[in-house]
Amino acid sequence: EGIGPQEYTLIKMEVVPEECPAGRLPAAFEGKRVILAAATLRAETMYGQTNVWVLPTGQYGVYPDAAGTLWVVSPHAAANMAHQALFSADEAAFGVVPDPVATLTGEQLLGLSLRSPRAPRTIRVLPLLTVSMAKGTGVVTSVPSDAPDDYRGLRDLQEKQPLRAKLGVDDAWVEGVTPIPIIHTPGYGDLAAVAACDQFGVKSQNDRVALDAAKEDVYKKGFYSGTLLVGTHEGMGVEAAKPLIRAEMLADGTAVSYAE
Ligand code: A2H
Repeated sequence: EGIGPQEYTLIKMEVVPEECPAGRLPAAFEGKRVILAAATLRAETMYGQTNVWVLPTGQYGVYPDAAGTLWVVSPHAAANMAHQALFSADEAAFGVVPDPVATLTGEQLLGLSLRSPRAPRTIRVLPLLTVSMAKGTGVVTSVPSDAPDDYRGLRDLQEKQPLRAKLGVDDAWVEGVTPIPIIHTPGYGDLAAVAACDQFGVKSQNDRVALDAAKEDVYKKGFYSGTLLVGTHEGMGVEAAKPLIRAEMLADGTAVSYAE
């Protein structure tokens, strides 16, 4: 990580109430448009989203914007968003964090179903123990084809029944969830994170040293020599396509720019 501001893309993932498990929709969400906002540095990978990560013990605020839409993000992100006029364009509201209509733990968000831009299917909220509440929004979109942390987090839940039981994850939420090929990376193939986790011997989501090595190598190779297999810039190199896809998402309103 360098010095100076980090420029993220905030992906607007919308709760689909009719697909949420019975009795799990928080009361504050009833009758509202609710967005979980995920901060990513890789907007061009949104075609490969399979689920969303939250920290089960994390505290998330539910903040209304000027249009009445509810945004679910960490309090730290809400403060930054207020200073970036993301809740209201009104000058008087600049820097003012709207009063949250509710505070929820990550655990209360588990299992909710979301419609996320560019994702081929609706995706569920799942727990990842390495999510930081001090970075981005505390909500992380999961692309297991190209992010080693996402792949290992998903495999941990799928392979470890005691972990699912401990965290309150229904078997049905992870059954059949598989990485989607979206980028061809020379040396790694079409599921770079899967190959890299194997090559670097990543054992669990807490295997920090191996995960960081895998992440760095996948990122370098994917960014500089990968090509997109899907989407509006299919066939184009990742480095060239990335700013174009980000700009498309900002223009069509499915994402906003966010810095911290
Ligand atoms: B990236 P940096 Cl496909 N806690 O998005 C843990 N991780 C977080 C986070 C948080 N609070 N907020 C964001 N992130 C992740 C996609 C992706 C990402 C791919 C490949 C690599 C990659 C899909 N997940 O990041 O520490 C998000 O995952 C590799 C760096 O601020 C975000 O981008 O530099 C990235 O970490 C931001 O990491």
